[in-house]
Amino acid sequence: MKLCKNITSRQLFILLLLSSLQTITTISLAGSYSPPPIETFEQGDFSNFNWVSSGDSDWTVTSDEHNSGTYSARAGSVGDHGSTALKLTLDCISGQISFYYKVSSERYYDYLRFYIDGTQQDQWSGDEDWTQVSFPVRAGRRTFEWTYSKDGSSSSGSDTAWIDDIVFPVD
Ligand SMILES: [Ca+2]
Ligand SMILES: [Ca+2]
Repeated sequence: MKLCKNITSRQLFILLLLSSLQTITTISLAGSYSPPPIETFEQGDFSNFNWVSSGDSDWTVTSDEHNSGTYSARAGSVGDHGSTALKLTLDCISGQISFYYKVSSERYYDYLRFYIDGTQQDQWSGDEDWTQVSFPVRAGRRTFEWTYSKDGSSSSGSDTAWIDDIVFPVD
């Protein structure tokens, strides 16, 4: 106990104080709540996440429609037999992905489709105003993909689809 002898009461007080502060910091960090990442497209571009657009034309961020704020993402303009995709890969926790979509297309022929790891989760066509949907997600690296695909003839409505307010199951 030679060490202890050399610690004055003042030094002991400081040690106890530092120890208390550390405990308080640890508790407050453990108790802090971080909201799940959400894509609102309110930057006015795709810079918030590592989005990749592919297919016959690129998706764009647009102010012509929105669920929240001013902006949403809109499918690229494609012709008959055309398709345009928007993809994002993220390391996920087990949970749900939710988002809003709006579609204005030839019903039963030109579709907005949503995929997780290449497996179609659902599809929408015709005229639907902003609607929220959610799908279960398993933990791990997942690729989320939205496509707008047209059949061989005809177009209806705005002939496109929009997405907004995507909540990802990410820590
Ligand atoms: Ca928005
Ligand atoms: Ca069509």
